[in-house]
Amino acid sequence: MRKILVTGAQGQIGSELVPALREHYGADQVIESDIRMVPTSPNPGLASAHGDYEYLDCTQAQQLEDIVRRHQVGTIYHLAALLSAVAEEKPQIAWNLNMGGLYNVLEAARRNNCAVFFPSSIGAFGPTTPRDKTPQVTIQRPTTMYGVAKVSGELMADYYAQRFGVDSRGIRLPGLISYTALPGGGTTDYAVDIFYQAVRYQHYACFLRPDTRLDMMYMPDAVRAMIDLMQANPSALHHRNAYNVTAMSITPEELADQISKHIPKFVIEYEVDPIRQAIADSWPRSVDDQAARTDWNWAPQYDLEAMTEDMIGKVRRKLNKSASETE
Ligand code: AKB
Repeated sequence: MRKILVTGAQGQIGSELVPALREHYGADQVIESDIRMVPTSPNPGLASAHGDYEYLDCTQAQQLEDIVRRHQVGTIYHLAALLSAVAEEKPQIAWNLNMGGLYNVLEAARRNNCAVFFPSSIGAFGPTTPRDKTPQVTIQRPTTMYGVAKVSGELMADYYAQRFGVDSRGIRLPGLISYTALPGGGTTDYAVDIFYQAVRYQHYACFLRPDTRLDMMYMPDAVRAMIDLMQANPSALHHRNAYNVTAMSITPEELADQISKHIPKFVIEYEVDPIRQAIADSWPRSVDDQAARTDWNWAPQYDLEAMTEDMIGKVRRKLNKSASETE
């Protein structure tokens, strides 16, 4: 089997996708790469405690090409990107990384005959998109640099599939909730921060309005979706880039209510950040993921209740807080 390369592997998704891929395919089959140096691997090219690690700046096409060739990579999970809020602060850097990085990945894939996984986002939609049960194929006129790069990325990945036969596949991820690594610079990050603050201080100041409804997903479901989509029979895929997927459509108020069932003293306040609120208000409240369910049997396992219970247990363990301390 040719190897799997994960870019941006030290981020929120990569820190859970890499162990899952290693579990699935074998530790030596998965190359982790990131622009950040891992503590266990201070020098580029040194194997980390769990498998191979490479320093990689995806905007540098030659670095990427060298790694793909040296490790005989056959599949690239391309996760390196800036998230929505930080991309809005630095739109030029965001375009360069989010679009330039994807272009380099698709070119490396074309030259070396690799399959590519590209994570699109609910950010690929905009204010003129139908906001409830957003269809698989619909208007995509986002008003953020993050969204512009995601739509362009979907089109570019489809172009490489049609024109050059690159096996590119993608999903439009909703907000992801997880405990291994913190997200950074996203609009949906509140749904992770809230758990840490609830367990630590029984208090959270949320940067979105209480009624801001957005799709969310627990990381184990997202990781399974990424692996399942790449294993799916290509002839069943009517859409390549990218499939709508969701697990729950929730507001900060509903999430806080659910957390209060486990931490009764928990209090939420709202200190709205106008920039992130405007981004959230331009995104769907819920998407229709029927195409993914039909084409590759997508189905989430965690709803709001199951996710909240699991997250609180995991965050308590991580922060070493017993249940009695936070009740
Ligand atoms: C973000 O908030 O930027 C991301 C996303 C929904 O794509 N989590």
